[in-house]
Amino acid sequence: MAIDCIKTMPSIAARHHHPKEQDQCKDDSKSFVFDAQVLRHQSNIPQQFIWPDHEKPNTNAPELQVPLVDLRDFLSGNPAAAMEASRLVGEACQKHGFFLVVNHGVDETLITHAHNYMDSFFELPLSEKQKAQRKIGESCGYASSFTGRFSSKLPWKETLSFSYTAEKNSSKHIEEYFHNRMGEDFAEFGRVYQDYCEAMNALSLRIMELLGMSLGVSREHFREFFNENDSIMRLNYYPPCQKPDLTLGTGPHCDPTSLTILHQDQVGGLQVFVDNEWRSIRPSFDAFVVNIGDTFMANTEKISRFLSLSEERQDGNSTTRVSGHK
Ligand SMILES: O=C(O)CCC(=O)C(=O)O
Repeated sequence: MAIDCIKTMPSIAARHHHPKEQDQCKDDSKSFVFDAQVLRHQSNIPQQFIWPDHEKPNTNAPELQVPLVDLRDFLSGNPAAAMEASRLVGEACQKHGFFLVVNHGVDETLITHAHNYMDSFFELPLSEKQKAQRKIGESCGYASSFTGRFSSKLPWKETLSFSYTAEKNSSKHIEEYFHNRMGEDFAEFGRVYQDYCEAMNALSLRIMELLGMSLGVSREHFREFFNENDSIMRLNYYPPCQKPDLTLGTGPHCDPTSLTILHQDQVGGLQVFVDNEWRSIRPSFDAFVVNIGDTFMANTEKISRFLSLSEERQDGNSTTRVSGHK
């Protein structure tokens, strides 16, 4: 499981774009529904989920050495620590765009609650989850794989996405969304994710300071630019699969946004394409995986030296895996 927080440009809604998957767009498979409660027990994997051999990732991918950026002293205002953290961030962005942050100031209990509420949502019967069904063309709501949109190379996953806005007077935005879509029982769910997104927003603005410093523009430069940003929060749920060597949780893709902050559970599977090979990123409960996205690269010419690379998720075993990002 992972919790994914994707930061977009201010006032521009994020669209998570999976180029390879879009290429296969067809609307003739609408009748097939990915019901995780059924498919998790099925050893006969439907053809739509079987990936061609040459696109299957290496299950023994070597680990990617991602810098571990300890934010504790930077967050307490130590200027030398800020310089060191920005140096590490800059180095990571020049190599592959991925780094880990620890001592990030996000409350551990809040992260645990976010994971627990995510589990409780995905364990609901399909008909309940479908109350928040994401419609074609929308970026928010519940999606069970991409059935109905694509007919091959489907991901073995369910997602729940919702928007967060840092604008003033929006402090109940997420709570209201869940109240409207899922009913009163989801009030606490909405409050937990409102808090979680606010914590991710605060963290992302601090990371923007480090990115500004590492590029030699002022510390406030990106912080101010992204101050009233819109983001998408995405909960990714990878149900157990009886033939994990045939399927992929998430196919290869780039993040078309500015910044992604990801929290993974303890089941590995995240891989990044670096120097012509897939490399894994080991999960750690204490850390967020941060990567810069394409629009960040496009903001100024100076940033174009930063690269964002294809990422890929693979379910390497038959354990449920969840992730979330904003
Ligand atoms: O779940 C993960 O670990 C990564 C998911 C991801 O890359 C995405 O949702 O864009």
